[in-house]
Amino acid sequence: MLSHVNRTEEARNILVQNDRGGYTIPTAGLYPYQWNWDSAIAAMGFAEFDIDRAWQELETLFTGQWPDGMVPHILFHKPDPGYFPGPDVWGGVGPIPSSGITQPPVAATMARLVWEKDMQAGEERLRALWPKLRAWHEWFLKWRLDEGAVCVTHPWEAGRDNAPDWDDVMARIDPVGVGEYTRRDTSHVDSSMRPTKYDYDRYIWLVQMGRRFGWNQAALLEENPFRVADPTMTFLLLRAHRDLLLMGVRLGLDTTGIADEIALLEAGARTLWNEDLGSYDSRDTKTGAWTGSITNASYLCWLAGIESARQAEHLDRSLAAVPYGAASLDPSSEKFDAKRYWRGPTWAFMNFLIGLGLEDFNHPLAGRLRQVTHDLLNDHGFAEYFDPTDGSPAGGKSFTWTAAVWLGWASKQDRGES
Ligand code: 9WN
Repeated sequence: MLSHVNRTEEARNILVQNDRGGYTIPTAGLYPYQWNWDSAIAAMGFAEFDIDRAWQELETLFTGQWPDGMVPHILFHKPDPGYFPGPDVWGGVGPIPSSGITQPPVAATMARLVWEKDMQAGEERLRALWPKLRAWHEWFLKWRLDEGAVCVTHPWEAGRDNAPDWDDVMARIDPVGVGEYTRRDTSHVDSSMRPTKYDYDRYIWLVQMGRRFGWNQAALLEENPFRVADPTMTFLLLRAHRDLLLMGVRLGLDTTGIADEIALLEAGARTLWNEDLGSYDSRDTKTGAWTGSITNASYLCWLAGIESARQAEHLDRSLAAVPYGAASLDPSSEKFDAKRYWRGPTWAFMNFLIGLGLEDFNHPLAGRLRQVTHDLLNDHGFAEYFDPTDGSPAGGKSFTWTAAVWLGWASKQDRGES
């Protein structure tokens, strides 16, 4: 087992080694491009030792922003045959080759953390970034709201690819005509830790449909059978919009309309409360059906500024059930699968986001979650995700956002820092 100091050195090295010149890949081999929310979290990690590089990470992400404000979930800066589906499959229509969907907007929240490390050094860079962040948020508000909750149009958009939230919608999709394709992910990682072929057929079918419509949001609003109001997007956009407002006010920028939009998103977040489950949940906007699953996305409510005693009971119970939570799916669920990606494993960056929210509320679970995350990374390293029943590393190794979370959050548990 490595010492704490060595873990910190290792984490910095991971960020430096995954740097491809202005942007960071999540991990070599499995994910050779720039991913949206991974990069935002990477910026937070870089800010611990290189503020300039932290800003650059966010700036590079926005070089891929589409004219309508959308920021793609993958930017294909340089071709790499090691990932499928690549730029030729997606046919993104932005300034550089990209996917055609987005990912949870954590960039404004991470920009605030980077800025607060050194407000003077960051002021001009934040001034330049702020309108771009706003344009992205406005894109969500224009195209993705359902009763004020934010919808995803592809499982990859939520960043929780095979979460049970999408099971019913995916079952309604007949991936007819998807054709032959070769997955690359299972040549890097054991297939028991990845989504199934059943999932992939539907992922690719949805990509092909988006491409057929030239990623036109108005057309896809009509045609896409996948439209789920999701706590990941809703809570993270709500928090990011609060951070955007706060930064805009401090910088003396025009923030007209943002407070009203926050109120709309707050109302939307309330529509995701599943009373029968006693938890925040995903809602299929086509049928109105709940998922009925308690996932780690539901624990993002505090980050969005929403307190919930009943949600806390679930988190408390989930953390007690396994030594290395928070499990991505409630361990008591019949769908719980300790190694399969978003159906059980623990994700350190999700713990970080959940923990930030709990800390805002001085919640008693905050310290416990950070301690568990600290112990997990200290004992088991910087994997993509972890089996919550024994902490064993899963997925990709030397992972950027896991290392960033150690640097900016989990390692501070040892040093007693806030
Ligand atoms: C598809 C990069 C990304 C994360 C997602 C995670 C996984 C991709 C994949 O990896 O998704 O976007 O190919 O499996 O689910 O959250 O951003 O780390």
